[in-house]
Amino acid sequence: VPSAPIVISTWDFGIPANQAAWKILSNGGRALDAVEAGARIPEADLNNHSVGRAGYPDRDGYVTLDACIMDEQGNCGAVAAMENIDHPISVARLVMEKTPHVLLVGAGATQFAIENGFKKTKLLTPESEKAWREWLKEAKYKPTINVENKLYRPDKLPGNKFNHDTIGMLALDAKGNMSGACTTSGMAFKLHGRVGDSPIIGAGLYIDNEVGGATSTGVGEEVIRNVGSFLVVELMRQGYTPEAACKAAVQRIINKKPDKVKDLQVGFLALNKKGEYGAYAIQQGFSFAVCTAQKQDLLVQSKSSF
Ligand code: SD4
Repeated sequence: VPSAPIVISTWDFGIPANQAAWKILSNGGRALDAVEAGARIPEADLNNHSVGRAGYPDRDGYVTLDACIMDEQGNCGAVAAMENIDHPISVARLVMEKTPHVLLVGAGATQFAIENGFKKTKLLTPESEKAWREWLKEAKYKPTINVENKLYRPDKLPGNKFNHDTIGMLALDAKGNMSGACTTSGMAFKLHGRVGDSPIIGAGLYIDNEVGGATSTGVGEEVIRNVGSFLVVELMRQGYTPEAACKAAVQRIINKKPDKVKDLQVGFLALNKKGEYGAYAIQQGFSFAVCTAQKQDLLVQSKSSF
């Protein structure tokens, strides 16, 4: 069992994110600072079309971002459907630290960010615009399984270029405190105004410093319906291992939609207070990155139901 500090993240692009978080954790820094610094890496990565700048737009061509953050005291902050600001995770942290609120959305979130020194930034890149225009030819909304990795490493995993995803990060610092972050551009070509699970506390992310934390990736609607990350943490509270808790939450989704799950991907990732981690997904192909003192670039394939 790896001990603290430890940071884990969804998908292959979690490796560089973890390494940024590790710089903070390995110097005795706070988990909250680590997950914010880590989440900013894919947000700024123009090769990542599922998070931050260069994320794929919605049906109408707008890039709208969702993010949330939660600390060891249960403080949390989030932004949803925010446009023109390139680091939603840092805005979410400011919502947490500077306002009496938890969640700001849309134009109000952008206004708050600008008032706090963020620059208005064009998020749609020529490449993402091109993908959107290609999508418009058929304009069929169909989430693609494991598209996060297909988009991040198209050379290694050729496949459907459309749709996209999220980074969820969980960190336990040397003091034994846990924080988490989740940031995304949401499902590609969603309806304008659609918000997924990623900025919803309890759905896309949940932290309870007495128990552990969980985060999710995949089709957010299914995660919201089942309050997925909260469910995983509550199962760990009952004594489930991280992997068993993630598996039970996945099973809950499957049980409610047995006919639909063949075309659906949802993955959960969890970390408990002892530094034990685990994941589970509906479909094969969900990977997660683990970073500890022993190894900073471990990539693990999650077990899955199918
Ligand atoms: C969402 N779950 O918007 C998020 C994004 C995603 O893996 O695709 N996550 O539904």
